[in-house]
Amino acid sequence: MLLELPDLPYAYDALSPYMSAETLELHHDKHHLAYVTNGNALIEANGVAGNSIEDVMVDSFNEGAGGPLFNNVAQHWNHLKFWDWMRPDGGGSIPSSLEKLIVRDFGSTAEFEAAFINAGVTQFGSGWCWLVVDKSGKLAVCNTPNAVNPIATGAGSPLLGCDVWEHSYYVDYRNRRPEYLEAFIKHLVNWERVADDLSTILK
Ligand code: MN3
Repeated sequence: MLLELPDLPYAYDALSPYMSAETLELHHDKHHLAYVTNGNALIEANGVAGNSIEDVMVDSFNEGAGGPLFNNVAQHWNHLKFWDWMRPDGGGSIPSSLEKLIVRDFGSTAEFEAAFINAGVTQFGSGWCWLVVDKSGKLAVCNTPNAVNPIATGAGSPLLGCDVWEHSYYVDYRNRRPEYLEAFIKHLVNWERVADDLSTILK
């Protein structure tokens, strides 16, 4: 199937001051749109328009990570999820179904937050940090370079991801990536969405 750029699920200024309208306009209208435009040209050139986005992503990763088809299709998938993983007045308390598993697998919500932020801070250069359900059913944190995601690598099912490419935070935080990650966890995450995805994955 071909890629489509959805509207953001909130107004451009709805995540301010933690993520500004200027950042969202650039990030959604320019960066995400470019992945869609370039991705569609590559999907057609490679004759894979009949396949699902996930199949194109995994197949092109296995044929050689870092190729342009993989990069554009995976970044489209990553950003679709990223917009939905945030909401105005996000952060705050975590639904108990999810909190229980966070405490089971990380010790406490504070230890989970520290591990997630550390995964983002220690991703050298561009990439993403993730909370995943791994193959054994445990929650785990990891990071990936550039467009790579846990579906492509087989590390697990992503529950939450944060974009640590500079285009995601440089307007608002300059070089202060840890501050951006802390604001993401404390004020932007749509925990109800994450908990819903968890219950779907564990079914
Ligand atoms: Mn991005």
